[in-house]
Amino acid sequence: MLIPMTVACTKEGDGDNQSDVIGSDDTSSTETDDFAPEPYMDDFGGFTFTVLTRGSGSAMSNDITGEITGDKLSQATYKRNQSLKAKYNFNIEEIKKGDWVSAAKVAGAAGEDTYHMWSFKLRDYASLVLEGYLRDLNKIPGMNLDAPYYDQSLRKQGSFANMLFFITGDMLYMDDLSTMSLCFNKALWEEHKLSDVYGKTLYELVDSGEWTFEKYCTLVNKFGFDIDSDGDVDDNDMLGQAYASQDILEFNVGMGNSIISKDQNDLFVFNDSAKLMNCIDAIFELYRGKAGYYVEDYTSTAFHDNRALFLGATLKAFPGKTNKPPSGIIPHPKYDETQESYYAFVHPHFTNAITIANAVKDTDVEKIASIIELTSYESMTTVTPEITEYIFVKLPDNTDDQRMIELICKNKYYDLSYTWHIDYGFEALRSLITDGTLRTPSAVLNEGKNQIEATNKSYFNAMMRY
Ligand SMILES: [Ca+2]
Ligand SMILES: [Ca+2]
Repeated sequence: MLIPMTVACTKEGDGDNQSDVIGSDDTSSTETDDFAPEPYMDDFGGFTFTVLTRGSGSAMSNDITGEITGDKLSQATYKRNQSLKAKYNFNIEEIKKGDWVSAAKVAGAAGEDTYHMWSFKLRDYASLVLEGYLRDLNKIPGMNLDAPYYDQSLRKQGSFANMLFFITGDMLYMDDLSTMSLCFNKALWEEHKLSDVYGKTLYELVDSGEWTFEKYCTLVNKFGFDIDSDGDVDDNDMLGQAYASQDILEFNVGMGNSIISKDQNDLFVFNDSAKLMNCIDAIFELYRGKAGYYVEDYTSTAFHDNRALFLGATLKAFPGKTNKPPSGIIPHPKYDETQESYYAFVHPHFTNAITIANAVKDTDVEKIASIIELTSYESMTTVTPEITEYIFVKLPDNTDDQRMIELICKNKYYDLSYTWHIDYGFEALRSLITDGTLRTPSAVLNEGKNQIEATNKSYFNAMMRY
């Protein structure tokens, strides 16, 4: 049976190689035939596979068990699990904990295999890996990591010294819903006749490959009006952009940059290219100008009250779904017109991952790996097609937006400094937003540059235990 892989947001890490910084992904298979996993056993005898998740609400956590009365993704998840149970006789159980990392560490330290898989936010894994709580997926028999149901982009970017402790893919959908888009207010666009600026709508600029950061800045800087006349431009005024801290990474990735990349030994390398430094400084110049205002968590009153032109949003939270305000969706801009593709940043705070706890008994490891494989494969035809439906559920009948979403999902990237807690990468930049100083962001990045060797050494030493 051939399964077409043409729906939006389902190609896990199918990136291209047009950038000198963001790496290529070479998954080109469009058929799943060759990847049908051979089950470890025909009958799992009613075995229960347990997944520990953060019980902090559906906004961040991937539904693992699903409900027949839930939304489309929850229903599809439920049906997937029922189908797997009927075929192989195993159960999937989700255990939610408000203090998920502590719960995992307590079980891990006691060597208890209460939770086989720990599915948290990406940023939770660095400390768990460095403290020795997770298994190296590259060493698990029966894991076929080349399969298209694993995210090849995270596979490359989430590994260290050729060890891989967390991955996402079709088994989970939060990575897809956490892909970042740029929303614009259609009413403001019309009212200010912004199609006249470049003789094109935003959709046309994107389609023709002309959607660049320079054009974005020009459009943003047409705003910044102190409408309540208190001398400051803030979320009560008229903004070109309402930005959140992770927008630094959205724009940086959009322009084909990565603060940290990896060398041939899969160790961290600090990228000090002039292009990266220029981009980071340009992003901050815009933030520090009068047309932008910092809003934490993408919750801008200005945007929702028709007073901001641009706002970054996850595909899950795209305001156009409710059409309040009337919003369109486009990718983040390129560096320049010679950049081949648009790139989308995947928000690591909302992305969950597949892992295997170190405390899983050696005799169970292959069984667990097989359950992950079978569930991932089954998800390709049950859950994944529903992701597109879910994103479009309330979307007005707008083929432009649908086409843009497909474009956004084509090249998804993470950020190593954020995922791996390398504090002199994104964290150093983030603190600049709110610390009130006007230090040059590229200089701040350069200050941390010499620490990369020490980080490589300490991460490597910590991982020697594996
Ligand atoms: Ca996924
Ligand atoms: Ca004001």
